[in-house]
Amino acid sequence: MYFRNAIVLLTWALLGSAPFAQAENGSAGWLRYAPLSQRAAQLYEKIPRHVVEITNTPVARNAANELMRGIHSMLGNDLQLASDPSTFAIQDSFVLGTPAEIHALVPAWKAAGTIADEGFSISEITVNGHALWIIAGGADRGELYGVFHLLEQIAQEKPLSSDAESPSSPIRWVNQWDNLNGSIERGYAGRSIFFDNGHVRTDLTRVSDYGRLLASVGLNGAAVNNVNSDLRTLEPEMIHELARIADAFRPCGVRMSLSVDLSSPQVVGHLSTFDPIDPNVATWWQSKVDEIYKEIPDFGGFVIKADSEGRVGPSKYGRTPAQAANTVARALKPHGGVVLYRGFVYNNHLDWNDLKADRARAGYDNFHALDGTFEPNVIIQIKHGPIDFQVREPVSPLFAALRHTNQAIELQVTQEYIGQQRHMVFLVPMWKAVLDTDMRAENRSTPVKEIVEGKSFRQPLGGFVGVANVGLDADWLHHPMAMANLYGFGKLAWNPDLTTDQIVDSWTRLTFGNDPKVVSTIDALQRDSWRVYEQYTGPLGIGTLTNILGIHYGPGIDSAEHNGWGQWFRGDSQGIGMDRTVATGTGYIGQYPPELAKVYESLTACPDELLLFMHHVPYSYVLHSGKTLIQYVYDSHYAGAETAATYPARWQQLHGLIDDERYEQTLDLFIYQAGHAIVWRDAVTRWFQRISGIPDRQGRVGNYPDRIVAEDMAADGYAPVDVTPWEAASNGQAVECNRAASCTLTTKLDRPAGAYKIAVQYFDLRTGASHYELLLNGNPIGHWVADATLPPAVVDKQLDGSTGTRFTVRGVSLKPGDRLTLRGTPDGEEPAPVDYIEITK
Ligand code: GCV
Repeated sequence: MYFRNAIVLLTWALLGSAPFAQAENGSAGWLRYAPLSQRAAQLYEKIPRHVVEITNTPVARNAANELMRGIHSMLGNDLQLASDPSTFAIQDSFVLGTPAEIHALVPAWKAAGTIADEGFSISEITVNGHALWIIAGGADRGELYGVFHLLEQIAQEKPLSSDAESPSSPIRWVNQWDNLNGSIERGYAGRSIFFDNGHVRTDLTRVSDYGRLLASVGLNGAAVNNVNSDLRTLEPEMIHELARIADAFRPCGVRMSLSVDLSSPQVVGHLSTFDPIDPNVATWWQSKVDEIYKEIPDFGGFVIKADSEGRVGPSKYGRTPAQAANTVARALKPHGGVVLYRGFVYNNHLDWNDLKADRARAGYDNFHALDGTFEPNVIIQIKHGPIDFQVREPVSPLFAALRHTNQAIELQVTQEYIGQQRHMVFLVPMWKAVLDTDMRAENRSTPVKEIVEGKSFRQPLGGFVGVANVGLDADWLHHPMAMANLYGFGKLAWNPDLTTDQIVDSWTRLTFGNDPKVVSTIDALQRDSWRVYEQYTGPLGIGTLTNILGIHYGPGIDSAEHNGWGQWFRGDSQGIGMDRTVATGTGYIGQYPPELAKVYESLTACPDELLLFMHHVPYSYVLHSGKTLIQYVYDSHYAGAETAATYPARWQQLHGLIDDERYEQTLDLFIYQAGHAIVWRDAVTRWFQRISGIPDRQGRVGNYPDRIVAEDMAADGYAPVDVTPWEAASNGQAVECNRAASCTLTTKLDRPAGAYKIAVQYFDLRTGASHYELLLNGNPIGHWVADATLPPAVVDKQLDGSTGTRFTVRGVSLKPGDRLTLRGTPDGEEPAPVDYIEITK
């Protein structure tokens, strides 16, 4: 046996296709198909060596290819594709087809029950002494999903058994917010895989690879351009180009869709209006849709963002979202296309002085009265919370309000407000909390997942949409851990009843292998990461306390207040939180069905984690945990940053157990995250201490005995500058070196002799790559370049909560009287800024 495997490995090497020699940059995602150990491979010794594929469509042929590819890669077996289906009678075979096709070929086989169009069943029967492994799909997509399911079992070294599954709902789409120029709105992993320079890319290999990833978790649609849609999208030349993307997706059963702007009839079609009830406008949509289907016969449909954040919409003519959606939907109907009309319609010019104004109300206010007036092929695409993908929000009350309308939930895989793929935040626990929330509509069990599946209100077309924003980075989302979110989104869209543990465990095994230590370490890191991120960013439902007017990354707390965007928390010296009660507040809570509204309306019944979303409370308010609100905020931020600080060491235990490339990349990110969590912790706690005037009982906030702030060190060339927002730096200040040569900061240390960690808190701007050097008594002990780990969205030229970061030198032997010098050498427009140095044991 050893001999056999040695030959297989040698053959792979000689063929230049060693299974994952080049896959460890993360490009294979969870589809690594890594060779199985000899012991595990024995589990699958009996699998057939032949494949019979009956359906013969591009998707079905792809299913057979995928099966051969996966088996070859994991087990080293080269499956033979039978050109004549009847060969099943003379040899053990995999048989792929629809139930009718399989039954015609193998009359002894009968489907255990009805197989839904996109569902599959896997079973084994013996005919003429030959084992037949039947993978039946309701239609060709189901065959492909069945194959991926089988391969996933093998990759996880699970015993194979009969199985049958079908997806929760028909809409299982990703949205990409890609612009035609190749940039991606809220994309954090490189440029678009679809577009460049105003055109569809020439090389669409990554699109085909993306299609495989999507199909492997059962996703069946992709809207490929930004919901803030470029008006060129519907130009005839562009449709022609876009057809190539649809071609690349087709073998994976992923239907391409487009985001469109409602003013297209006017701008692209040169009509005098885009009023949805104008017959010429309807005719224009009809002929545009016909034109699209000529080029893209399996086109999925349109996503529409209207009357939102500067996009025009039906309100311009006094029409409703239903009138707009229906006009477009009627054009798509004959072709089987759908309209996903976004529920994200709100006024971003609210009056801050109006205590009844509330952005959270907008979704329900704009749509609930339209329930039942939409065409059957319209689906309202609703963000999971009523604001905008904050670290914690209640579910949108709109889900329970639309009972005669198809709905899809919009979840955000790209981590816009949640660490931008520079912080590890596994979102499946958050999505589970949302999907499992029982809205108690009609005083009965109506969990969000069942509403969007169409079960609760018997709607046929519901589903799941994930804003994915993968990019050209080799590993798609930049952080090796982030792909768990794309995987998890697909898995939940297929089956929202899966548990977090099931999802994370399979993802880890598929992505990093089955070593028990690897699996338990990564599972544990991922599982808690959302709670940890929430702890050090925005607890108690206050929202992510980021700069909402900037890039939504680092802390920038006051930015949420005193403007029209409505992401308010209304903090003052007495208390904090939005009063959304019916009794005294904005009345938002009244939008929920009565049983849930009762829980949220009551200060005592409202769960702590949503308290500040629902109520305005004094800082001394005692939470269910027994802590005062203010002390909870302090403790939570310290606890979160403390846990983030454990990530690097926990990860280091995996050294040698996974490939070096992903090991190093992840370690760098964890080190960065641990540092940025401190930026977050300090900014938020300082801000709360200043506004409330109540000190931290544990004396940590504003009191940092281990720190030497840069302004207090002896400076040669460095000069103090103010930092905005003030809470993003100690004392609201840092120092900059505004000369071409290096500048230095020096301090005399009086620590007892021993080994220490020396951390330098500095700012990394994208305007240059400054060099830093730490010297002890004139001898270098560390150096680094400020060039790296920030998300691409950080283009800030200023020192703030997004650009603050740290570098740590460990194991430095110090004794009283040592002289510590930090030398910063500016580069480009980056003045080697420094906040403080911290020396700890
Ligand atoms: C694509 C938020 C984001 C925008 C996004 C918008 C939306 O406001 O910050 O970048 O626009 O949501 O979902 O339409």
